[in-house]
Amino acid sequence: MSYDRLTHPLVRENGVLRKATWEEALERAAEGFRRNVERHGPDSFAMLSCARSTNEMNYIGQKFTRVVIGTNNVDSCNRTCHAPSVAGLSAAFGSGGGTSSYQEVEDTDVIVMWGSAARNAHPIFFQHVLKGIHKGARMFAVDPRRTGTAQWADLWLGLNVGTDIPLAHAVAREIIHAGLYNQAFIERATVGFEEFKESVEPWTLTVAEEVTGVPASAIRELAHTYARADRAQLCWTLGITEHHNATDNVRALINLALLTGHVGRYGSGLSPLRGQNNVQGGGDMGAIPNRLPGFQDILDPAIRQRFEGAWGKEIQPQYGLNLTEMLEAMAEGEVTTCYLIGENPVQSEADSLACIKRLSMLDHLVVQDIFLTKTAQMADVVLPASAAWCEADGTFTNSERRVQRVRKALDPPGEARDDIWIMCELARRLGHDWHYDGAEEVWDELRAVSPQHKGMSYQRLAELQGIQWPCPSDDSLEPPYLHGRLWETDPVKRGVPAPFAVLRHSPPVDLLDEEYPLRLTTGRRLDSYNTGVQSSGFASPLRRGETIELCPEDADRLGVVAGEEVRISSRRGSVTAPVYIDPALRPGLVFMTFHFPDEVDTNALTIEATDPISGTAEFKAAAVRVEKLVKAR
Ligand SMILES: Nc1nc2c(c(=O)[nH]1)N[C@H]1C(S)=C(S)[C@@H](COP(=O)(O)OP(=O)(O)OC[C@H]3O[C@@H](n4cnc5c(=O)[nH]c(N)nc54)[C@H](O)[C@@H]3O)O[C@H]1N2
Ligand SMILES: Nc1nc2c(c(=O)[nH]1)N[C@H]1C(S)=C(S)[C@@H](COP(=O)(O)OP(=O)(O)OC[C@H]3O[C@@H](n4cnc5c(=O)[nH]c(N)nc54)[C@H](O)[C@@H]3O)O[C@H]1N2
Ligand SMILES: [Mo]
Repeated sequence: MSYDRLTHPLVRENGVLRKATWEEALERAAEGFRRNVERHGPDSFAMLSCARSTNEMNYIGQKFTRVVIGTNNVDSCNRTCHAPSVAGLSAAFGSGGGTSSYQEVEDTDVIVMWGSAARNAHPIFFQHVLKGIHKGARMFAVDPRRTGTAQWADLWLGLNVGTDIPLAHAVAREIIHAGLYNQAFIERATVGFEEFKESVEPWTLTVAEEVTGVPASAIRELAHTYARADRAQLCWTLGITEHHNATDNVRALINLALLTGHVGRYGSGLSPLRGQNNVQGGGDMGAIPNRLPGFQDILDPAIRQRFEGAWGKEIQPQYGLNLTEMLEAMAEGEVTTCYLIGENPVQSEADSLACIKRLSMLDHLVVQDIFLTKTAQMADVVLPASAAWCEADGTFTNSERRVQRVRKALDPPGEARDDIWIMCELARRLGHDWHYDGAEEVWDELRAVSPQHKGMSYQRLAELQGIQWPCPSDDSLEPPYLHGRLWETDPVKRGVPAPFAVLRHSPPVDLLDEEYPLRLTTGRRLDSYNTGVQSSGFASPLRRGETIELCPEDADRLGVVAGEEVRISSRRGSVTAPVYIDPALRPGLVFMTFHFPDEVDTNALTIEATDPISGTAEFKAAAVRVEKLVKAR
């Protein structure tokens, strides 16, 4: 199916959504928030802020949550993808951003793509990877599937799902035993090496081959090539982060960079490739429950005080709920109202049936989107927004921390209005007379409270075609990579050393057994986008709907052929879809996207087991069985 753009506000009456004026819809939306906050306090409110919209929208979204409502319960889809990267990088280096710039993969010697289908999901970044390969870099791909990315690699390490820590540990042990670690860097810039060394000792190449399924020779080659390289880039995405132990996975990769000194120098670094176009910016703007704008910790009293001065409102001295916790709190009746901007959790959350049940328990749900999504169809009030990428002014921040201007080129359709205009109208109805004369005024307010954005005026952003943070002053041009301080000889300039992490292997939560013997992993295709809301409106011969991808051996064993409709079931749900045979898969592995949930709801199958540190769900590992629908005669 395809969606039409929302052109009018909608309100629910007698159980159905009907057209309304802006006045009526805004009044209804504001009244519901007021009612719930009065009855149950500010923490009964939760906001999901849109990672597809601008930095300015996200700044206003979190300010609405903290100032108008008075809670820190604000989050976004960062929770479903790279919250573990932010948590892991922050724990190691004190900052959650990717360390390198895109240009650096062109100027490096080794590129490791770990759990990343960049050829499909990050095609612009992948162009830089291809240029790097063309200039002579060696590329490794670590992925259970021999993806389009892996097909460009010098070596593909096809590991079993959820065995990244054993693989990384074996790489580390091999580097240590071969004497290829960077002793000077370790002594100067890190702590915890001895404990780490001891912890990886059991992971010999033989043991790791047994657990990961990757031949010992391939593990050895990755270890030696990465460690011997002058410069090396380690890039990862959801193959690492959508697991119940995702932050540990991220730390396992960071350990490799600390061991070899491949961080803090031009051409050597750690790059989590972020998901939605502005998910990096959304987090930087404070649309997360634990950080104020500029990634400043809410628990720091001096920081809170600065914001309280700027905003004239006390900020709660505690972290708010993240997306996962918000959904749990809905089930407990603790969160009773939700303002959901540009997210479609009904189809994107793991265990979607559980998510629908929780959202339906809300007293008051307001959805602000550009389409009438399945989530919007559950709302009490639907507010039609402009599409930020072409109908609004502002800025986006990409995975290399580069802030760039976006400019309004089109008017939104019908009565749809800018996200910021809508939020200010709601704020006004809730007693805060907010008025911004355009996106630049919002941006300048942000620059006054976020030191790392201070030197990024719109004028400078236009002149320089984007600037990477940190950018603390009007004349600063920082190096394109982070953590150069780790290489300083002066201990004061070097600052806090980066800790190695001691980690333990923990296999996927959803165990394989006789009833559910196959491992389902889910992900993306080049031609579709997430829950399909924005990409289902076109047909192309290249594009097929949802399929259940199996390797030829498994298809034979199950007696199914390409195109045959089969049933796939997990411990949570069951759906049917046609078989697609893909030799890029290994026996025992099944792959599906989540791009066509109106026809096939893949997330009815996935498990809501989450990483305790980041709250990210294990989208990448469910136990399933695949059955023929009609028995052969
Ligand atoms: N065309 C397109 N582009 C997109 C999107 C889209 O929907 N369509 N979505 C955007 C978003 S929101 C995001 S977050 C990014 C995601 O970008 P990616 O993370 O690159 O995309 P995925 O396909 O979800 O997963 C990456 C790979 O992880 C592998 N994998 C699965 N399990 C494991 C494991 O246990 N270990 C390892 N090492 N690998 C594993 C999968 O086989 C898959 O190839 O893409 C963004 N770009
Ligand atoms: N099985 C499985 N499930 C997954 C994943 C997986 O790998 N496997 N990946 C997870 C990941 S990484 C992500 S990021 C999530 C994505 O989950 P969601 O963010 O819930 O899904 P999207 O389809 O990207 O929805 C984006 C919404 O934003 C709206 N929108 C676009 N532009 C604007 C704008 O300017 N303003 C407003 N107000 N709205 C706008 C769109 O219409 C759409 O409804 O899915 C997660 N779910
Ligand atoms: Mo994502």
